[in-house]
Amino acid sequence: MNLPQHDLAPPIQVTRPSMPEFEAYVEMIRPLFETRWLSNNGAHVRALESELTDVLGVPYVSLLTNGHLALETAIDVLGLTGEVITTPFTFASTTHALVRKGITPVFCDINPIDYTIDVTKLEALITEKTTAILPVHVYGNVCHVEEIDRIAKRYGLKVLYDAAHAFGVTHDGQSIATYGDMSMFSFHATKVFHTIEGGALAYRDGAFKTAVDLAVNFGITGPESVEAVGGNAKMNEFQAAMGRCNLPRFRDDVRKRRAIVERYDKRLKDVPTLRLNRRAEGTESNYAYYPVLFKGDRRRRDEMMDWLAEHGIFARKYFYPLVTDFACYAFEANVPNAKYVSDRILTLPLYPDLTMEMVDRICDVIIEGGNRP
Ligand code: T4K
Repeated sequence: MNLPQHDLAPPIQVTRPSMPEFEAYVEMIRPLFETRWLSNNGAHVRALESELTDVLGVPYVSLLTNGHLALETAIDVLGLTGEVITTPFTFASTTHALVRKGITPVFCDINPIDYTIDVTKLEALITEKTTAILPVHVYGNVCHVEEIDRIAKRYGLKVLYDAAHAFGVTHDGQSIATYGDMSMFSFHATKVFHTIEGGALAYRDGAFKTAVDLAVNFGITGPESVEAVGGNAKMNEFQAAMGRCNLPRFRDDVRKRRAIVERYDKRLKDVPTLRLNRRAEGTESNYAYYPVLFKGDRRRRDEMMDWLAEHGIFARKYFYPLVTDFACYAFEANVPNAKYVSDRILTLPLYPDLTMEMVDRICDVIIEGGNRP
């Protein structure tokens, strides 16, 4: 196949943030230049928290400066100690949050179908020191939430979901945020819904609200009163304003993402060397990522990534290396499925502005690259 236009086309990154109209954002931040109330639980933060409780279907949503600090805050608020069972197939943040809080991560393998934590291997990892399970709805694929809930109840464990990828996802008609004790969402610029940087904790138990508030703002309870050793993880007004501009556009963005995913599926489903992401029955996805697994030798994935880059297409190895192989860690873990997937997975460009022509171009390059000797 002849692909001469590739050299001329602008590069395609794995993602590109969705942006509101410039004027809409300016209108949203204009009052801040009058009020000069820029942070510390301002009006936009309070309004966005309220708007998000509706979207996420939980009574409590607390906004934080980013998803990572939201995870660390949740670990504190839930009182996690000792060991926490988690997945190695995730972004660095999930494990770093545990380790930075003095907790030993215990790695459970993933299932090879949807890449979430393998619930059949969870119980064998529980010890007297286990206080919680920290699963990840990776790519927005829903963890086996009912089974995780059953195991947690049986052993008296807390469940904290890393839902960084899963904003707006529903399972059996129920918001993903309603599972477990708490869910953390990332609102980083690269996410389906973003506040530039940002994150949230969603939870049903009002008892956590005060503890989150204290943790996020230095434990301050009044002008002359500090009741807890909190830190600073406050979202500012410019972040929240961006969120308030983006939120009404979120459903439309998901529709655009779905159309792109359907096009990818159609073009790539019969490529014998590829295994596409499977979205579970009963799940309404947010189409956050488009991972493809290259079967066979792991070099196939690396060569394809280079081939795509030669054509100006920058896919990413989310998530390689596995957390357990990070230079800063020396964890022993029996996680063969995670290793297999991490060595072969590539996430293709996916964002609302990606045109069908670009998707076709990416697919053409992949198919041509796969046919090379
Ligand atoms: N848990 C999980 C499972 C996560 O995936 C993450 C974050 C977290 C926890 C922590 O949440 P946050 O604290 O971040 O809220 C990116 C994101 O920075 C990170 O938020 C995300 N996961 C991770 C999966 O992806 P990098 O190191 O890949 O980012 P970077 O700078 O290479 O950007 C990726 C692509 O996005 C670039 O090729 C171009 C594009 N981009 C990026 C930015 C920042 C833009 O076009 N504009 C931009 O402003 O981590």
